[in-house]
Amino acid sequence: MSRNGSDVLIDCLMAWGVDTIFGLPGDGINGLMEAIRKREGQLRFIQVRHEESAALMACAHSKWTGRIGCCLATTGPGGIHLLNGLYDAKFDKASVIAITGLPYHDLIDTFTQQDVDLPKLFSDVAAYSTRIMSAAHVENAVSLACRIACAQHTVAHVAIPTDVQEEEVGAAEPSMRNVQHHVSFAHQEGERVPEEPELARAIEILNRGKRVAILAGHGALHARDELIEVAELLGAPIVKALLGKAAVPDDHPLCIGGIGLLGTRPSQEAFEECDTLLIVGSTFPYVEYYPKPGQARGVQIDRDPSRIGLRFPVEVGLVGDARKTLARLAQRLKAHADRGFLERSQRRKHEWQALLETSARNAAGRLAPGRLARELAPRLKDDALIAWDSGHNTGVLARYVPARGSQQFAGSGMLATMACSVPYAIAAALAFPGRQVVAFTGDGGLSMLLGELATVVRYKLPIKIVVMKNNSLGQIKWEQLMFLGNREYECDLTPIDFARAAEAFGIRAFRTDSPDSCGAALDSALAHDGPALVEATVDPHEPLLPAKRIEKFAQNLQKALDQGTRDAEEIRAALAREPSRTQLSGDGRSGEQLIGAEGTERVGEARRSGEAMTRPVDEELDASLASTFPASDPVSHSTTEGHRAGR
Ligand SMILES: Cc1ncc(C[n+]2csc(CCOP(=O)(O)OP(=O)(O)O)c2C)c(N)n1
Ligand SMILES: [Mg+2]
Repeated sequence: MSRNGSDVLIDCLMAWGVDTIFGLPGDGINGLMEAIRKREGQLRFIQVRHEESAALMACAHSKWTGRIGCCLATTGPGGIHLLNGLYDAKFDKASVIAITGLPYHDLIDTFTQQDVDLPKLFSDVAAYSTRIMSAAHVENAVSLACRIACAQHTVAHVAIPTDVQEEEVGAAEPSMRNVQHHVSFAHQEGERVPEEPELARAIEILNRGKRVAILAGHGALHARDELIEVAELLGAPIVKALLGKAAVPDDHPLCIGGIGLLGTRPSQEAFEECDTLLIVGSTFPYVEYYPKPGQARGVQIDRDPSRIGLRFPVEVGLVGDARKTLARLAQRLKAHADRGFLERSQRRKHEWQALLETSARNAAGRLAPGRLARELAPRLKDDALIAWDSGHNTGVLARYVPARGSQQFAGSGMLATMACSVPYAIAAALAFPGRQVVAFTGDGGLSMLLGELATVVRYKLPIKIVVMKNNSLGQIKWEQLMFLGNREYECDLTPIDFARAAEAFGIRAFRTDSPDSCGAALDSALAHDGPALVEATVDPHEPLLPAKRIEKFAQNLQKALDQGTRDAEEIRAALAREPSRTQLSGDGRSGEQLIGAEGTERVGEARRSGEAMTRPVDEELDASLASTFPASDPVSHSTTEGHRAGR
């Protein structure tokens, strides 16, 4: 049977383990589509409504499964649409191979139709980006592209002209040095371990530490047992970057939650007080949340040597696989007898959890975002796959939905792109049929790639979409107020009736806008035997504040409120409620000054009505540390985008 360039390309992808291709047909890839069609049963093509989703799904496929993801788009606009999802993969080190079409080989760069130089365009996002020259070139180029994507955990791109897709293999004369089939599909992942001198230095530093904290990220996801063993030996609380949320369950006694704007107070305080930091597979980007320079000695484990010392000036870099490296450390670390630091963190964790719990429970009237997430958390299965989006909703999910059992969480980390959650959920449902899959999204993010609801229906994927509807680009609104002290500007969104929209796509929809109806809406959606959406209209005035007061933020908020930003009075009232009230009170300080007289009155009301007013402040310790980390110590914040969610 004759084979053409497309056949070779698709076979090559399959030899590298590709079983699903996310894409959208176009005249520049019809040859490839035919090769895929001929392999039905062995290979799955998932038709999307926007190529950006295809790239996000390929990225998510790699994140959920640990294997290579693949996306396909046509010449010109199709390829351009892939870019955002490919950057997501590049930034979070997911293995993705992107295939695009090109015009006829002898018309390239002649301003012919859709003549976009995709290999050049992709040269930044892809570690390898090439143009196929003939059918005889396909095997070499595609195999190398897949090898690079897998070995370097990154993006590779191959563009193939329309006519080369159709070119018969026999008709393409290979050059004399191109001996056909001299390629290997052997996939070898080297799990490096650090050298002895580095291990010895790391052990010396960690053994000496009196207050060791651990930061776990994406690279620690497969190393739960080893991480716990090392933390146990060191008496070290485990703090998690969002990408490492599932590394250790939140109810584990050694785990004290997330870090950053969406993190927990015990985590922040552990970083403020530790004398040693062990970073495991994380390049959590917000350096202002790390221990101060000179405060703590550092050891970092990362499989990528170029990431050592990227965020924190560590003394020792252990280049290697986290699981193996931690196991080696565990063999030689001495058990720290002093558990004081850990126990303090654990006490604070309970206080923090009590604050969130009571705040969510007591919230009356409108549905607080935290309440929505709190209602969702216990309804999730122990092995659920949960996709986050980008926005205020991400912080709400991060704080109020604890990781449990073998749950997996994924979303766009370093790129933090909106609209990722539904494509991620689609990829999860395809890779793991039978498991519960939930996308938790904002209304802005959902509307960006709303067309993918059709994809959900097309493939009968029983995913559940929970949309936190605040009719606002909420995160940006709070940034304008809190980071810059400006009034909200152009963050309001024209409301969409998502429930009706979902029904129009063929998805069952449920609504809630109150604490009382929230649980029932979630129950109905989760129990539905098919795709379902919950439109949860939340109180848009509830902010997402850092776990601890940041003086500059508090002052900026005050300024924005004084300027009369939209709904200033409602916002003041929300700030007077828990948990905002406690979060705005600094070490031994009260938030009443910021909240103002009106807010104080509301606090009084809340007190009378029994609303939670706990202050999870370890008063004694805070007093002793006040001189080292005064509440008025301003953190410098230069840009808004750079300081969004702590990921
Ligand atoms: C593609 C993209 N555009 C813009 C941003 C900047 N951004 C971050 S969060 C956010 C608001 C998201 O709004 P929504 O999805 O409604 O979530 P909310 O913050 O209201 O929960 C924006 C505009 C981004 N991260 N990604
Ligand atoms: Mg919103």
